[in-house]
Amino acid sequence: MISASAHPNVALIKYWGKSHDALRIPATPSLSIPLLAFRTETSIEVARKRDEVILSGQEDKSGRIANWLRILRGDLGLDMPPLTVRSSSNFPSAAGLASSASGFAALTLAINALLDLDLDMPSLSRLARLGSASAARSVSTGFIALDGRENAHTAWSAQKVLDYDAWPLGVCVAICSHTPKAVSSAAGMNRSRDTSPAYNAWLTGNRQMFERTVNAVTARDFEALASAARWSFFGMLTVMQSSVPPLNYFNESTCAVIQAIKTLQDQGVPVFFTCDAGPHVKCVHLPEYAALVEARIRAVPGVLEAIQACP
Ligand code: 2P0
Repeated sequence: MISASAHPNVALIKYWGKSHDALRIPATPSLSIPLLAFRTETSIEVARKRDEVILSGQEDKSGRIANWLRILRGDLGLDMPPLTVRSSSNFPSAAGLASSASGFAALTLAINALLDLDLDMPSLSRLARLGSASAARSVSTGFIALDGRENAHTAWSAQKVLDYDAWPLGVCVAICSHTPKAVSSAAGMNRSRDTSPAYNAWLTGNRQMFERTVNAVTARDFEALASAARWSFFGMLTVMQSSVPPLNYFNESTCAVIQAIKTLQDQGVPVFFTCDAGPHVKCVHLPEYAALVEARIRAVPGVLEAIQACP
């Protein structure tokens, strides 16, 4: 039996929209940091007859992982026996905390070890991307960029822009619900691509912000990072809200946390917020403000937990 683990990540420059559905090729580049306090552990062993996938102790009925294993064996020609996969996370799944990212990344790392593939990071990230595009950013830690210029599988892989230790930003996560989301990210982003009048402007603007963010991270410029992340978040939100029918992943507590962070910003605290396809708010700050940011989030009515995700 082989075990591997991976962390989910939070995108500061967002991926929202695909240019190729089956190959999960993103329509824009993205850039993330890891949520180190959150972890998915995955073990695999050779099965007798067929693949078996057990997530948090329950058989996976979605078929998503089994389908990905078929792609690895079929399209990519990996010579892989039937597997029993067991996976569990120390955070809520399917509620916007990127459990598919850490799940597919951990499974990719385990398969790499089981089959002795000895793949490098770009190759690992390409395999993980075929399961979930954000998983491409979870096969390593640090400031991770997922970029590609052509609409081709081999063109899209992750690269490390900077080690996390070189700029250990804090991330406090406000958990605002334990309810699974009603519309999956995959369905939501396809709806945005197919119906939002803001979609094309989003693609162009997000790429520009990505380029700026790579420079901001390299220069460790918090203000520039915050500014680009703000654009990317509100750009994605505009596209979600202008989709038909509109996509809403937030609740009242989400909005209350955002208000609390805006108040901190007005007081000069170096912090910014970002959200994904779920109600939780990720508040990114310089490390020395961890206690202050956490205390303010904890005091917001409706917040279920405030977790420092980057110790
Ligand atoms: C991101 N999200 O960049 C963006 C921001 C949600 C909002 O990646 O269809 O689960 O499996 O590739 O990776 C969530 O989408 O979607 C996501 P698929 P995924 O983190």
